[in-house]
Amino acid sequence: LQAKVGVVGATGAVGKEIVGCLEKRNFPVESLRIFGSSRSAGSTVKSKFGDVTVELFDVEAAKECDVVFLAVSGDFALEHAEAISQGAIVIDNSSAFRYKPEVPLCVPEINGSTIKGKKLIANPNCTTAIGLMAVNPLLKKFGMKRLIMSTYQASSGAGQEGMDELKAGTKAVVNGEREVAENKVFAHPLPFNVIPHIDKFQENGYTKEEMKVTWETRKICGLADDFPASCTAVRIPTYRAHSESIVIETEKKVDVAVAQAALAAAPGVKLIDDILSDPPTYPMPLSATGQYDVEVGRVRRSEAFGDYGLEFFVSGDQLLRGAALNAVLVAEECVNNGDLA
Ligand code: 2RA
Repeated sequence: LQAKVGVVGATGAVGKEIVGCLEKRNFPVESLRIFGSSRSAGSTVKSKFGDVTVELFDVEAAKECDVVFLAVSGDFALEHAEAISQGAIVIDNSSAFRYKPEVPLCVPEINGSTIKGKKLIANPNCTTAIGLMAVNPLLKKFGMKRLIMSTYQASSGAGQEGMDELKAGTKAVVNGEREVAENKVFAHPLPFNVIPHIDKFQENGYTKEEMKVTWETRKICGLADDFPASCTAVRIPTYRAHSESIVIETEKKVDVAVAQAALAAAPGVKLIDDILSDPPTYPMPLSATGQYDVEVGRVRRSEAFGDYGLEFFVSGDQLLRGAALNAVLVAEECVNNGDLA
């Protein structure tokens, strides 16, 4: 099998990584077509599959592909995803369809079976996808009654513009050109700061980013619609890996060694958890950057929930597991389950 692959938005931060993952993972690409806006149409993207001229997006052209990755806005996806899915399998990176019951929301290692026969598949929010890689093996082992997450999210979550604003602002402050960096992408200056605000505030006082963790955890893990999960999402001045402090209350008594073994054995997870080594090892954005696996460590019995709780720390590459890699793994699952044949 060789698939005709389309990518919409391939010149953005996530789109570039999708092409990179297709190349590095040897996805069976017969041909690669890249669709963009009038701004990028006509430019050339160099890839392992040849030099690709960016085409102005057109639904009929996209439908000719076998699989199309959307790395564009939710509004764009709302307008075009269903029409493209009349011809191609669509893997949408936006939040437009994530909460529709008929659309699967997929982390292949957790609920890959939900996408069989589906033409429109939603890719989760980066924060949820990264965190659940660690949560799911523990949920399987000990059950879960409650989840509380606090995040340390990189500038890449706001795309290339977010990374550029962090870099330029940090330089300006370090060079003494400004005392405080300028901000356009983020609500406040990010260099030398942390901002407890990602996406829009909701009526309940949480941000949409925080509610995505609540909603998506329930859907991906197959938990009840009112499963208690909450998050505080914070932007920090790092480049492209999100970190998360996670606390779970469990149904069964925990055993830290058993938890660590379950994490070490889980596909897509790397246990980095040796606080006695010199220097101690644990997950960090610097080491997680560029890695397919999500790092998990600092695994400990919870002082809040006693024998029925675990606390741990996670770092994962926001652009890979949080977006592009997950999307390409979804496509690989479509190959494996015979839908892309
Ligand atoms: C962020 N989760 O980090 C978002 C991106 N999808 O801003």
